[in-house]
Amino acid sequence: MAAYLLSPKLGNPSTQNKQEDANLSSESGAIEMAYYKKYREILPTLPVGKAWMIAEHLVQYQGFWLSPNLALKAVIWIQDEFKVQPTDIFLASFPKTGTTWLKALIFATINRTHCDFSTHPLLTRSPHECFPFLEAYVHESHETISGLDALPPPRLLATHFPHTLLPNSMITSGCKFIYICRDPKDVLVSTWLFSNKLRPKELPPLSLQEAFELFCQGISHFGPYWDHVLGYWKWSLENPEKILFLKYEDLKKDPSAVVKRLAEFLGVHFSLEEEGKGVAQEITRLCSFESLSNLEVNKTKTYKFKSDLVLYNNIFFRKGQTGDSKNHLTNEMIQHLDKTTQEKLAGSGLTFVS
Ligand code: PAP
Repeated sequence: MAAYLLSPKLGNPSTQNKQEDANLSSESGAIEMAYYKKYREILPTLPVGKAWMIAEHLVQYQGFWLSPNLALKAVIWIQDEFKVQPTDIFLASFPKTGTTWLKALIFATINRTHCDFSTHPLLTRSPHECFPFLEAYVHESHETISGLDALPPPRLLATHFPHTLLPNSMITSGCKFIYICRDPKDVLVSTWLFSNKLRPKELPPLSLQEAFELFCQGISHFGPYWDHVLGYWKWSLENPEKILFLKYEDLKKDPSAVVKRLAEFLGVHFSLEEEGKGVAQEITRLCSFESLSNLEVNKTKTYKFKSDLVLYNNIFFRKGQTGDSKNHLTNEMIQHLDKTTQEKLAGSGLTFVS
């Protein structure tokens, strides 16, 4: 399977922006102008770093590295225009830490009373379709916004944005957050392999050495990784009723126990009858790597994340294991990453045991 990327909007932001300017200056685009104008003003002022995949380069915005055309535009829209609802449930994550898996688990847990396992939506729809990214709704047209408004409560919305980039309304509203993180060595390897599948053919593949150096410098999509994790970790310590902090490695060890914690946190705990029937275990089985990755929808179908970004669902399923990084990284890379992680997380109480 060569084609993971069906419809990219590659490359040159200036050409792209000309088209967007035309769209946004139309009558129907009038209300988009405020956030878009700010985006156009900010973009040229930002530091630039090397991109890993679709974008030409990354830009550093409020301490984090973002793709200019997708993520920067989205965060400005979210900060200025997104209207949170107190019933919203957000899944926040750094890319490649278990987002797809947790989307499926949360969706199945929340909807368990009205979804039969034999005809479950996750059997025919990808986790990303069932649990969309908030940034996919960036205000490009009236349709995208009304789509967001039309989602029934509780809205399930995912985001890769770090805690400090979220608007105050999302921090203070009654909405809930679930965050997932993963051993940075596995995150690096998963991101590197994913990025090379999405790199435009005219560019050479990103070498592991280069990916390693960029990751260590914090220059990767939504990086620095350690700042991303620490922001949500500290927030979860201060507000345990607002944000549940999870690790991919704990999910791998005992997924049913994590599903039960999730349900408690979201106020939809498993009843004694459900315990007796093993409903949490059923959810875990449905959402396992083996189950999801072998479904036709996730093997051969695509999902349109945005009007200009269509991906094959199979790109989100590779190995689904802990510790695969040792099959790729050198001993020096492993030691350096472990040391960096220890230093960055020192005193926080958070550790990754590998
Ligand atoms: P995203 O941020 O781009 O949405 P995300 O889902 O967070 O990606 O991460 C993908 C990783 O989760 C892949 O890891 P790997 O490269 O180390 O294999 C993918 O295989 C893994 N993954 C996807 N679904 C599952 C699942 N059901 N169980 C365990 N791991 C999974």
